[in-house]
Amino acid sequence: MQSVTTQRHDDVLVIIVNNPPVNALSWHVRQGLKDGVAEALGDASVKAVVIRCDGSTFIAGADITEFTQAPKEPALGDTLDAMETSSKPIIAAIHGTALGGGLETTLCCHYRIAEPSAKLGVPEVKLGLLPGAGGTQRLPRLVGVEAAAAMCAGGDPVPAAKALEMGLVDRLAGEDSLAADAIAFAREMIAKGPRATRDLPVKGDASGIEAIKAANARKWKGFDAPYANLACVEAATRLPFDEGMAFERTEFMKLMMGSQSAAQRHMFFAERQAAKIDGLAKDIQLREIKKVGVIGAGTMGGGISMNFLAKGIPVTIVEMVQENLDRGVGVIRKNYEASAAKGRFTSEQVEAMMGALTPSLSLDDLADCDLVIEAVYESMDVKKEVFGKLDAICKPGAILASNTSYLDVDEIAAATSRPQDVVGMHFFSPANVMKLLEVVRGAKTADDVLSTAMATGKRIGKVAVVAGVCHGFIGNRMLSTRQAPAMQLLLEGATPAQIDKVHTDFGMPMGPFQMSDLAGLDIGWHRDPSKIETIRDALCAADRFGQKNGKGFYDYDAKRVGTESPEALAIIEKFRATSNLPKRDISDQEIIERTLYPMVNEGYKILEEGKAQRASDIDVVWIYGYGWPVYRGGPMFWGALEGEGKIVEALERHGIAVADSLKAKA
Ligand code: T1G
Repeated sequence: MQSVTTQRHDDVLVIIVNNPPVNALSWHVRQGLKDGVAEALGDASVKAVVIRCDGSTFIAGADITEFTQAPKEPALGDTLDAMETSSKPIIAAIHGTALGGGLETTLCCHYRIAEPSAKLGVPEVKLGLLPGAGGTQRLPRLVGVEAAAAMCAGGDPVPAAKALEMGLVDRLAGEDSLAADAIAFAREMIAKGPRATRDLPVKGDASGIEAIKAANARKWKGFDAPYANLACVEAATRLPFDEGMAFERTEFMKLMMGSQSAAQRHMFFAERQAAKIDGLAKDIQLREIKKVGVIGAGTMGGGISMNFLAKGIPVTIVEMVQENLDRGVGVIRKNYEASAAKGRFTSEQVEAMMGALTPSLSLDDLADCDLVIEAVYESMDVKKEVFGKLDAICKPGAILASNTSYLDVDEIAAATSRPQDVVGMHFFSPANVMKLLEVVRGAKTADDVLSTAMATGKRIGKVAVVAGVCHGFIGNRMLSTRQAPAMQLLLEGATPAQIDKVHTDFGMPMGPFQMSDLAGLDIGWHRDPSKIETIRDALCAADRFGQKNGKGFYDYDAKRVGTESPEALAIIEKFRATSNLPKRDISDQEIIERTLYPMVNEGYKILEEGKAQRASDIDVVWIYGYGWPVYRGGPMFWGALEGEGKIVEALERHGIAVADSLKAKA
């Protein structure tokens, strides 16, 4: 199939790209564009050119799959130079999303016309890259330095109307008449002739760039690409175009050859791969989810409900006690109103979402729900009782899901007469914010139930990953292999702050002890202050429950900012002394080896047991469920980068049993 064709419309030649699914700039597209321009220049009767795309979108970027292959001619720069230096005006006709190399292609056209629904952006920074085909040098010449810096370093697209305001596009087309409007616009530009973006002066100066860095310092901590993008935009303000292009090329290659971009490109595909269920037909018939029931109006039940309400899906939320129900509904309203105050929703939208929420004190009100998600107390007995009742109440074909974090979904399913309709849907707290959804496949979960749960996750904006039934599924199971050694390291002389710092320096949002304080040290505590068998018991016995009461491993101020606690350290030291373990200095490397390597090891075991479909799914779980730094690509990607041999040697040195499949790779 020809990925680029041309059509003659009197004096205008239209070059049409058709390279599904997103018209990526694969080598044959680059060749086709170059040939199209040559055809136009070689025909005196052609006065102007339009470049447009078939399919759902204008060119959405370079073909990322080509990055790991030997480069193929023509280079994108050659194709774009042929366009920009054309003696006849070339117009880009934009629909869908003109992204990355796609947007850079439009910048090497002389004028741009876009459908009102189109979006334009340079998301390369999200791949650990920068626009490597002149985007950082041409954008400042069209939209100005400040806007160019925000687009390149932030990576978010702008809607066509804003692009028009910014000078990124010159004209808006009708929603359904882009092809014709583009030809007419091209004719208009014949008299004006080509306007090469490279010849335009840079608008504005670099004075605002430092402020952008300061405003994003926290978000960009550990990332290379945002700063490289800003350096290139800044270079445009002081270098002639060709030197700016050389600067951009150098910076682009540094990123392309670095581990961060490899990791972020890995995650781009990993996230999309996670949506696929091996062995299932792609076109499996899904169950229709028009009405959802949520049991439990606590933190999780409320957060889960918010995901559906925000997508216009009505929710019946059930509690056992009016007071708890009222509190839960109140928290949902408060959260929405807080978002509205930040401009995320209008007050009408808040009312509409609240209007779609039906509070209830009776499970019977779930009878007509298509999907019911249970988010009650994490006790197998309680869950089995609830599912037994749901089995009697819910209509045939309703999907019955548990939000359990650890428990055996098969055992829950066995409490019903319809185990094929039971699945785990494990949301991560706060459920209305965290993107990860572990969809736990029971032994008897029907294929269409599994597929519907995955599709529902995507529909409410989650990144869904299939997990098998085991204690803690994928994420929490690996988390637990980190917590035990972290506690042991305290007994050997490390401090919570030292261990947490190793993790936050690594790029995690928080370390093991900061996480414990956030969750609450008293979760699962036996509540007997005289029974002190662990450091956690000792802290709870001293009423140190974590952030919730201002003191745990750390002391917290009113804003919940933690500082090292002399009292907690004394309690830990007192307990440590009973362990008869010599106190020693512990290196940061040892902390990495004993808290992060075991997670990689557990990931291998999870794969051996078939509890995850693929290693990249495990990476997705950790990035979207726990904030693992995306520039490290997830635990399994990072483990491979560390080197399986190095990990096996360290685990064995620390007396940790190594997964067979990991040992085999060493
Ligand atoms: N290259 C190769 N494959 C791509 C691709 C790309 N740029 N973009 C998407 N795909 C695949 C994707 O893997 C999936 O495959 C299918 O297309 C549908 O994607 C020189 C260096 C355009 C908004 O970063 O943001 O240009 O799973 O599920 O939800 O300066 O795809 O079906 O086999 O995401 O409708 C810069 C990346 C590249 C844009 C559409 N461009 N893509 O979303 O579909 S670097 C990007 C997207 C670059 C230049 C630099 C989205 C989308 P499969 P999808 P979607």
